[in-house]
Amino acid sequence: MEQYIVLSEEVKAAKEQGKPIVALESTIISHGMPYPQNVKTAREVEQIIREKGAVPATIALVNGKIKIGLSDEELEMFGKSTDVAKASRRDLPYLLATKKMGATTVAATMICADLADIRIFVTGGIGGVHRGAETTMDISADLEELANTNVAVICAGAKSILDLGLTMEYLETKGVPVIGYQTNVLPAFYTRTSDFAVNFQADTAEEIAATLKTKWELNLKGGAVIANPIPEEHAMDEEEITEVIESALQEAEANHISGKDTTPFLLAKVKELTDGKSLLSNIELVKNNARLGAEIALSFYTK
Ligand code: PSU
Ligand code: MN
Repeated sequence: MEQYIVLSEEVKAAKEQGKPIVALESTIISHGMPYPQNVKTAREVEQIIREKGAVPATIALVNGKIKIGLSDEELEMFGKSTDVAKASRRDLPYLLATKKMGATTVAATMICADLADIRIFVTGGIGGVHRGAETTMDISADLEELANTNVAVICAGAKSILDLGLTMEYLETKGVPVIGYQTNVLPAFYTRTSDFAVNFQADTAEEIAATLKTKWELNLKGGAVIANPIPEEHAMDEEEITEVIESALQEAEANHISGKDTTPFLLAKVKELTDGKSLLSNIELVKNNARLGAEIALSFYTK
């Protein structure tokens, strides 16, 4: 297994010194945001984590290896290239064996972080149960990974391109705790609230780190969702974003978009229909998650 994993110098040093490490995904770079904002954001997010005293590890597949920590050139390549595969659990073996470039989703990043013994992972939003999944069966592999792999995912909730109610039910069945940071309501990515409650409210990073420790000390396998609402000043108008998401969903249906293309298609449409306003919100919420994730990692690894 070790032959597939390459740690960056920074991550290697962090491991040797017992410094807290925060995993970051690469699908958000290659398929979630346009160039050059994607690369700029990825670098800023890494910097926020460093300033908090933790070490960032952006994860991706390069030339048959799982890279834990990317160089500046690699970040640029993942942001710019149109030839990067979106890599979820099922894609890992093929992409590694054929030495293709792969940008890891939440599910794949959790797997790779787990292999590198990294427990805290920051991203924007998780995949979930899509609207209409009762006929399409479109349920993100992210949820099954949360059920099975011991990595906590700090996110801004899930977008209402998904069915948030069914997503919560799925996570409940699989025993995945959904913890709201300073909120008892599930945030909906662009907005701070939704119609759904989280399972628990935690008001400090310490409380979250302690909950994660307890979960894994009890050998309760699987991850946790830490839902951190977008800062008020960067949140979008709820009516506006709801309308935009409705049109994006209709376009996806009219264009017969399915499988792994669905989420990137919807993300790009939402950005286009909001004149890029949603991109600004997206960038800010990821940075906000990086701050919280680093705090959780500090508490998790030092106590
Ligand atoms: N949601 C977002 N931004 C993203 C994604 C989801 O708001 O970039 C990406 C993540 O990498 C997530 C993936 O793991 O999409 C889910 O894809 P799918 O629904 O195909 O499993
Ligand atoms: Mn899907």
